[in-house]
Formats: sequence, C-alpha cells, structure tokens
Amino acid sequence: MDYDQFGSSENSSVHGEHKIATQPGMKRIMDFVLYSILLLLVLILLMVTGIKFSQLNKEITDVKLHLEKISHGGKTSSASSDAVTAQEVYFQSLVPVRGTCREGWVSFQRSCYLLSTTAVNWGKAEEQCRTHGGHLVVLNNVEELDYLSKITEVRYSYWIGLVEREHEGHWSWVDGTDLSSTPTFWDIGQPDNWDFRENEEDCGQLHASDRRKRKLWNDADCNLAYHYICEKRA
Ligand SMILES: [Ca+2]
Ligand SMILES: [Ca+2]
Ligand SMILES: [Ca+2]
Repeated sequence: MDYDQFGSSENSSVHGEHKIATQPGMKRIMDFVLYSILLLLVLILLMVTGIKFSQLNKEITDVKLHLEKISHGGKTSSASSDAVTAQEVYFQSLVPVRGTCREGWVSFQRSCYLLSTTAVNWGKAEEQCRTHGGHLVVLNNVEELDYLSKITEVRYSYWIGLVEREHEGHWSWVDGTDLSSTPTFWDIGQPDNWDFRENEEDCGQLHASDRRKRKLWNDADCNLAYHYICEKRA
C-alpha cells in the first residue's frame, strides 16, 4: 500500500516534472498531428468535391448532347431522318400463300411472285421471268417491298427489275414503269457503281443483311449470279 502510495506519489511528481519539461514539445507534436489530420481531411474533401464536380460536368455535357440531338433531329431535313428510319424497319418472317397463283408462285395484292431457288446473272434472271410471262419484280410501293422483305431469305441478295441501261445514273424499271412514280429505297451509300470490278454496277438488287429488316436496294455487277424475284399479274 505504502509502496504503492510512495510509488504513485513519486511517480506523479516525476511525471509532473517530466510533463512540465516536455509540454511545449508534446504540444507542438500534437498540434502538428492535428494540423496534419485537418489538412488531410481538407484534401479528401477537395478530392471528393472535385470528383463530384467532374461527374456533374460530364452529366451536364451528356444532357447537352442529348438536347442537341433532339433539337437537331427535329430541325434537320425530314429526308435524312426518313432515310434513317427506312434503314431500320425490322420484320418477322412471313409464310407466303399461293392464293390464285400457279404452283411455286405466291400471291400479294394483285401480283404473283416467284422466288428463285437458283442464282443466275441479271440478264438470265429477266429471261427466266419472261418465259413465265412476267418480269423481274418492279417495286411499286413500300408495302410490296416490305412483303418481299418478309418472305425472302435474309442472307440472299435478289435481282429486281431495276437497270441502268442508257448511261450512268439513268435507272429504269424493266417493265417501263416510270421510276419517278415509285419510291426509292437505296441502301446507305448506294448506288455506288463500285468500280473495283471491271463491269461496274448497272443492275439493281435487294441487298442481303444479317437480320430480317426492310431489304434495301444495291447496284451490283450484272454478270454476277444472284437469286431473283419474278412478278406477274395475278
Ligand atoms: Ca410490283
Ligand atoms: Ca452503274
Ligand atoms: Ca453497289
């Protein structure tokens, strides 16, 4: 007990002396530590605020871009937005019906159609259609194009009755239908008269695609073999 008391009293006195001797140094250290912690906290706060600000800035930029897109889409010529929608019309496949058409042909509106099972060049394809009393298909309206887009093979291109006979840029329908009386559905970047091939591209076809969508037009080399679609009056 005494020992404890003595010890504690001596201890406290020694401690007291020690305290007096080291207090300014300790205080400085404590102050330093406190300031460091405070500085660290301020730094963390600044960093967090900075990150938040940059996030906010990015969001504002995104919103701006989005708004620009909306107003741009609303303001620009309807032709370009129509062109975009024309590319992006997707379909489910449709099982065609024969109707009043002869065997092997299918019926839509007032026409019968034959989808070839073989691939030949454009001239041969038109010849085949003529022997059946028809022509390569003439696309009179979007409904006809969309019907054919639903019943054809997605991955095949098909010759149609579109041909560039007289000179470059002068397209016509094979049955004499006025081209200006029918809507046009060229695929993006077509007709490009791709001159990689010797013969250039003077015959029209419905373009293959990787999924079922509206089949758009492409100009291709007439000498190449593709499937084809014949049309004749029902
Ligand atoms: Ca037609
Ligand atoms: Ca051409
Ligand atoms: Ca082409």
